[in-house]
Amino acid sequence: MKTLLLTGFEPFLEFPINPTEKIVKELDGKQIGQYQITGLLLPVDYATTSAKIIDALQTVKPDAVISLGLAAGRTAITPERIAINCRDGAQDNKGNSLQDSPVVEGGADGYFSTLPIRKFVNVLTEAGYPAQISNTAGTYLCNNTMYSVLHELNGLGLNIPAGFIHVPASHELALNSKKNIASWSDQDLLTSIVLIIEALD
Ligand code: PCA
Repeated sequence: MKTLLLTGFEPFLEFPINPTEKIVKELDGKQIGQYQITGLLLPVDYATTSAKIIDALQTVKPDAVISLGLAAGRTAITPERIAINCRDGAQDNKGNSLQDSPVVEGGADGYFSTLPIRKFVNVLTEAGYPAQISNTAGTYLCNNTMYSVLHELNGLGLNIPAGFIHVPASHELALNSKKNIASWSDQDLLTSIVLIIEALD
């Protein structure tokens, strides 16, 4: 049995609920497809998030890594194609904001996801769940996490599937949000991530 490190994030900014937290708590310890899942909840904190997931790479020694994050306003499940070496934008949960700051000083400009993102999109759409590849993970904590993991794996010469998937808001979040955002049921979000894990070789 292979091991999957599955990460999600705590709530952040104006979003009091992060549906990825629920998904990770629900799937932690479960066996899906070829994988035993180790769930990890990440803080939204430039200073500690990367170290936390890199620590987990060392302790869990996963055969694959899927990180999940909320992209409020998106209408589909969106596997990310690329992470870029840039942090720029809103405050994290510690009140720190960055501008034009590299994730890794002197690091590569970007890293492509090593997850089978096209297969994920095909599997989801065939099952009736809207999905599309996203060409930007932004410049906030999600991009930061995806970049950090791919940079670390690259440095270690570890060729395991790893990458990031953004999900839309849940109904619960939409109801608790001041913004008018598209939402999915928790069950559909969960089923989509299960389908993605089942599609992983
Ligand atoms: N989404 C944010 C950070 C945490 C999360 O769930 C992002 O897209 O960067």
